[in-house]
Amino acid sequence: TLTQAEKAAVVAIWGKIAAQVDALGTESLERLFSSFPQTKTYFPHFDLSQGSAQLHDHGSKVLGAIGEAVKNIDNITGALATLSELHAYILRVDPVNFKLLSHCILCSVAAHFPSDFTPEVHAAWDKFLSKITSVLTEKMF
Ligand code: ZNH
Repeated sequence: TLTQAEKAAVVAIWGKIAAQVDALGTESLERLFSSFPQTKTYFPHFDLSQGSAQLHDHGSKVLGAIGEAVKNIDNITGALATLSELHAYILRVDPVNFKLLSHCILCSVAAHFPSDFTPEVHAAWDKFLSKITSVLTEKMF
């Protein structure tokens, strides 16, 4: 679980990310699909070319869900329960892919907010995204 200081670090930088969920979500997905092309197999029905409407739409949804987790940082499991079922039972996304996406989200946040992305913020966000990953993958097994 996250310490109070880690929660505060997550919430602090979220204020900036929230104003750019579309841009950051899209960039995170573009990084995911170009750096780890195997992840594209989950999206055969999407136009994954750079800047496509579907990338923007999906990127906003993913970061929107992360925003819900920030708002409910003391009850992430409850906040993401429906999404957890979707990813486990319907989408069946292999958990390794969550690590890759989390990494790409961190890279995008770091690239957009270099001075906010201190080692403490980096570590706190890494832990926060790991928590989201464990919630979204826990029903898989
Ligand atoms: Zn996911 C979907 C979130 C990861 C794949 N997602 C989704 C959605 C959301 C999300 C919000 C929408 C839902 C509805 O609509 O209802 N994800 C998310 C998050 C995460 C994720 C938060 C982490 C962090 N995913 C993921 C991964 C993958 C995925 C890793 C793979 C690679 N998703 C997916 C898919 C889908 C989703 C495929 C469906 C899409 C469509 O639309 O079709």
